[in-house]
Amino acid sequence: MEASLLAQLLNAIGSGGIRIVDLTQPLETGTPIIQLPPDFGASKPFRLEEISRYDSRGPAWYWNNFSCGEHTGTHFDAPIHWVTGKDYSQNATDTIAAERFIAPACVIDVSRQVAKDPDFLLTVQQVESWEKQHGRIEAGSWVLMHTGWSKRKSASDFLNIGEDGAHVPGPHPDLVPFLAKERDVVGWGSEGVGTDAGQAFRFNPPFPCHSGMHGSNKFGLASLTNLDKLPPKGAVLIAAPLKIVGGSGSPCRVLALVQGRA
Ligand code: 23J
Ligand code: MN
Repeated sequence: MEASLLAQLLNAIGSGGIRIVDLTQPLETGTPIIQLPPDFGASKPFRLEEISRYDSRGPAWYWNNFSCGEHTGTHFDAPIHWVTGKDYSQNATDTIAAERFIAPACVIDVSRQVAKDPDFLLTVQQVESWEKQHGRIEAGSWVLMHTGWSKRKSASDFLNIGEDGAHVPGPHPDLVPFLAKERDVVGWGSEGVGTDAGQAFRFNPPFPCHSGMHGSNKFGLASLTNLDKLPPKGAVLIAAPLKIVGGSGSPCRVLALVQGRA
């Protein structure tokens, strides 16, 4: 008898015919967090506080309290995160339909351009030329910008903040409505600390990726890594935030399923 679809999937994962690529950064005290100008509220860094470790506080068990902002490390942005997405009905971490947490990914490699220009912005024209090579971005896909930025290991290199703000690549303001409306993507993912470019506070509109994606009920993924291990098309992402009631996002484990051996 033919194996069930789920048994086929598990067999493929067990035999290496489908690989799991972890797109998640380690979450620790030193995990870089976004720095907004001081007149805005600030997100707290990740913190771990030991409750007990097989000791007088708990002889047989080890556990911790942890705390952090919702938008810490590799994390998910829900539509309710931005004012433009505040009125959608299933726009928060607890109300988004769970089916939307599993979706295919298109990976656009711009690491060569970003190595020369940390303020690189991906344009509609560049995405259209990617589509000529790899096929059209299908509705419901993630678009992941592979910049190589996750190779920047120190917080200062990763955040790359100058006197005039952060210098981190992102989508061009015109690309966001193109992807959200003309391609109907599920969301945008980046290797930077947030989904927008470092200079996006100056753009029109400000933070166009947050504004435009969430304004179209789309998601964001930030601080991704290992995008160099994904094919341009064909990977399937599992990216689910914690079910925080009314949450605007959360750290999450982002896994990619990739067909074929490494
Ligand atoms: C709040 C304000 C601006 C930005 C952000 C959050 C993020 O990048 C985020 O993590 O969502 S740019
Ligand atoms: Mn965020």
